[in-house]
Amino acid sequence: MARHLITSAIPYINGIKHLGNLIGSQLPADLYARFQRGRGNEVLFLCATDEHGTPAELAAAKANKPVAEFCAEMHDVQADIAKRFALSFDHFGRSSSPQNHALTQHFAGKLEEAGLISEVSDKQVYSNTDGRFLPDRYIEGTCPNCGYDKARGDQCENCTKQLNPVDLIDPRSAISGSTDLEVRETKHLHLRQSALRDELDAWIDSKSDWPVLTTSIAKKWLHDGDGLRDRGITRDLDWGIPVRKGDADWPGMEGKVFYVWFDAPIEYIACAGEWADATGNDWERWWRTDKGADDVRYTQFMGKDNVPFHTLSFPATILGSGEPWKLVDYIKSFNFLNYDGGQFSTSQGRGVFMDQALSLLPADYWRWWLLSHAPESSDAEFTWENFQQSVNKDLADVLGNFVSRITKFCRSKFGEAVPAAGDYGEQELALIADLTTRIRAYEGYMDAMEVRKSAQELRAIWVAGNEYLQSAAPWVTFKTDPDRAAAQVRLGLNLIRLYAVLSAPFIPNASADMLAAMQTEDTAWPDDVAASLSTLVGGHAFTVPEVLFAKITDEQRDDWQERFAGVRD
Ligand code: B3M
Ligand code: ZN
Repeated sequence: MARHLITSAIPYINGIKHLGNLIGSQLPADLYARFQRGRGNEVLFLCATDEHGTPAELAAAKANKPVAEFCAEMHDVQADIAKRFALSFDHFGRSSSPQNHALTQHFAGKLEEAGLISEVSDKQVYSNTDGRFLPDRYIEGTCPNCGYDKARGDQCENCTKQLNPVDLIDPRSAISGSTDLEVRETKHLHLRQSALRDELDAWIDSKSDWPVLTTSIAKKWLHDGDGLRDRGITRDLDWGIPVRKGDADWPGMEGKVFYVWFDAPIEYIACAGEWADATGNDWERWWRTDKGADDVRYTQFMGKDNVPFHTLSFPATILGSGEPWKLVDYIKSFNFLNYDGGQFSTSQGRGVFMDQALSLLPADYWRWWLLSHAPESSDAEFTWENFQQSVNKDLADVLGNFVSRITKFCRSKFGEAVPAAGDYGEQELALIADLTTRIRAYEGYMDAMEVRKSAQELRAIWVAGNEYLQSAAPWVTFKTDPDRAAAQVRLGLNLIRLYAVLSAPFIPNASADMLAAMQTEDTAWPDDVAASLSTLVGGHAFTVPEVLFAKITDEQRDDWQERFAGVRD
């Protein structure tokens, strides 16, 4: 049994995520986690809210709430929505947890012992109008690298380059819009990433199997000249993890906190600690290579804008600590999903957000569309028409229709139990051979995290069942050879169970409904397809399920398109 540690990028606490965020990390991570569990492997799947830094402070200020209270509330909101989207985290933690405080301070102490921290008198932007320093997202301006005019102080969203607030051209305060800014000196800690350049370079070079999207971004910034420059890991903010070295004070750093991108990835580890504390499990066997984690395969999921932090900054923290922590084995990254001719935008409230999506349709409809259109090789676009088509065709016409036809036909001719008569013949064996090839291909794509190809293969597996049913035509056979019809129907009912097992990573709720209708809890993976299609034997009772997927009407589609054309208030 293989062991898989799986993490999704941890979403900022600043609001409910939109569908673009969902498909960029949490949803494909869930797909992979469910698949690995389905195959009988041991999985620890972790996610959390990213609660520090300027995104949290700005959002709390906007909501007129103390930041700690805002974070606690939003964590619960995000946890609830994640559950309703059937995201199967083993733990959904908080980067503000005591475990993360301790671990972040621990790492800082180790890095300092290793001589990888320098204390520098840093230049920071100070706003005279706001009477405060403006780190990171408190400041906006034009990107010196690509010219994008809404770049933030810590990173340009457009070209993914990591920035310092003082780099921005025409900077302005994100709080007041003021341009009455000056550069002031303040003391900060820098992580000497440059000292780790060769080690990081060799490590990334060794990852020849990584997606090009991941390695190209990593290499771009690694060899950019200043891409791996030493970076400030502390900030002049009130909210965050106080700067300490392990348990000890850090003289001169009083009142400062760690930079959010320093503590956020450490939460991947701390989250395992939170999970262990809550459940009595051992987290070190997932994270410490000296304590059993050497046979763990660790996969991270994220949007492309997060890649530099996961290929350079976080590995620098891990390697620099000199301790035997698990390094990531595979980074699956995604391009962006656009919305109906523009970008999804949290700040502008543009697009469909997770809570809104669930108020229209159940999670599986969204999961299927998003995963089957995942922005893997390029950016992708959500349109209502495409969504309608894909739900109506793939889910309603292909899968839903198959389940409904076979169960209803069986009920009318044989009653609500699997018919026992007849044997599988040539046609059935041909289908089994075809399905075997397809299922092996599906496993290959899923193992490789080729999300779109997996969806296509799964759909082809559903289609094969439909085509079989169409040509076997038990409703015709029944008239002349009822035993033959019985065998055909028995195969069809077994296919429903097989589809439930294979489709669970994509559409877990429909899958559960299919298993419930087949009155079975047998979710064994079809290593042997022929055997798998003989699981439900003659006499096994079933029920005809409710309509699995309702079609989206043209009126609904037009109504939703119009409703979501504007911005969320
Ligand atoms: N919260 C950015 C994001 O949500 C950031 C990811 C942190 S992963 C350690 O896109
Ligand atoms: Zn840029």
